[in-house]
Amino acid sequence: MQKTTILFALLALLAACTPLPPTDLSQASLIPYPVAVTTGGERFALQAQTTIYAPPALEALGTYLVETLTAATRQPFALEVGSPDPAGKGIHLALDANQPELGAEGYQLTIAEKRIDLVASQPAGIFRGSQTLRQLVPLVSRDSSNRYWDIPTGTITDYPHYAYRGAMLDVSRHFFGVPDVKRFIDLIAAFKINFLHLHLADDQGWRIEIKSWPQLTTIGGRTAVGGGPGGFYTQDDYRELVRYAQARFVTIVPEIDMPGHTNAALASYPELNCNGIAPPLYTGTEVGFSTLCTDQEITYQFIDDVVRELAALTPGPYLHIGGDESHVTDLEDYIPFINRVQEIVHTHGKQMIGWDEVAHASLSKSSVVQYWAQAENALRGTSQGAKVILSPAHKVYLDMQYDSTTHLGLHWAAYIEVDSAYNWSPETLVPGLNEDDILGLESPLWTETVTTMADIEYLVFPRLLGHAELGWSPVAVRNWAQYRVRLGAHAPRLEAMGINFYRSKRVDWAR
Ligand code: TNX
Repeated sequence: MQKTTILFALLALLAACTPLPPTDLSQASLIPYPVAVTTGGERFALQAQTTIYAPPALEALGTYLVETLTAATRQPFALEVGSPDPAGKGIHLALDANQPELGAEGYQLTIAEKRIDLVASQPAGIFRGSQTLRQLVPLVSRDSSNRYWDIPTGTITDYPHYAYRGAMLDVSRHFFGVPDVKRFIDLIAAFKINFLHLHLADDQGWRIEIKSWPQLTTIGGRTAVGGGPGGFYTQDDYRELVRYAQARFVTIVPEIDMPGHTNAALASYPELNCNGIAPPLYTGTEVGFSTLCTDQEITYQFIDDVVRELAALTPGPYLHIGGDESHVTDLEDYIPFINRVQEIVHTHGKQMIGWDEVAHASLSKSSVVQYWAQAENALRGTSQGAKVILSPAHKVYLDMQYDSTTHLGLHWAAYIEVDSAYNWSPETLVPGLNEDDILGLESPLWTETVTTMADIEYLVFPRLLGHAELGWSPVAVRNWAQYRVRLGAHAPRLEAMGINFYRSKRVDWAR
């Protein structure tokens, strides 16, 4: 035997005898951390021969899982649709109507040595559970052999704390096209975010085609902060975004901000202005200087048309009507305006969401107040029976700088480091708000200073992971000291996803 052959034989023997790394499912760096995890102590070896089984109702989700696992391992997995051998090997997806306690989005993941079962009562739960499974697949195979990816055995039972876990993208101040928004949807869905709020109109740009008022986009969509070319979604583009989001169990909430933040609309149609004169397009970053003409009938005809067309594009329950910072609308005009717009939203079969100022109006119980600045407005809303989405600017505004040295973003509400974004309790933030009053959390990204996808990613990641955990995980499993370790371990995963994230010094990032 040649020396090199002996050397290889010895190395192979050594590799076979080296104990595999310990495997403890409860130590997995999952974000958001699940409700309950038990450890089996063994391994499921994912490999090219592993088959994924799905009933016909879950075929699309089976395909999604195959694509996800293939992207993670570069192995071509097979999907079998139908009723597989109930005792067979492989990864089995199933719906079980007898597990109502899992709710609309919960799932159970049972990982044994030869078989993985992902069970949910609804398809959304299978999607959420697939994200957990994706995070359990190691980035490198056992012994770098490219043959086995070991997943620790055990069980995970999981469901969300809050029904609404959102992210907002401001596509008005700077416009982001369909491919960027699709990537944004993929990235947020990976952490079990289930609502994408699109801020579609503001002073600087109107971004959604409205067929009955075409100048909103041909004029109002022409520019952006800084004077760049702007842009807008055609209704077909928008339908494509809605479809893409739906396939990832993300509901899009469209926002048309009014009566303030409306310069782009006012510039597009002179008749929307009280003086009948269209102002020029605006490319600065001031707020609070524009208003629709609240005592003119044409204003409500305009809003009815916009809401009708938007509602027809929106399968989700909510339409967001803005309502913030209407500094040049008198409160005595603002209140009847919001009341009337709420009626219009109802006429078109939707529930209204508004920034917290809308709580000055007479809210119906189906309406939702998005708390960003004034806690008393949140309470004003709940005292009328409305629910609240928590978006406290000093904790979840993704356009706030991390610290004074990070270059993107603003700091009017706070500098928000990664620990500050995580280390607070939605349950106790606003004294007087009950758990039942809180629909959930949303993290807005305003884009005055944000012009590229790389900028978006830098401000969103990793803070959104912390918000995702605050929205999904039960209070008992949330803990900064442990979260910090899980987040650090996520660095190679975020890199593998090509995410340009902020490497906070408060986290020990894995290499
Ligand atoms: C306040 S938050 C605004 C936005 C700005 C943001 C910048 C809110 C409801 N209004 O118009 O873009 O601050 O951080």
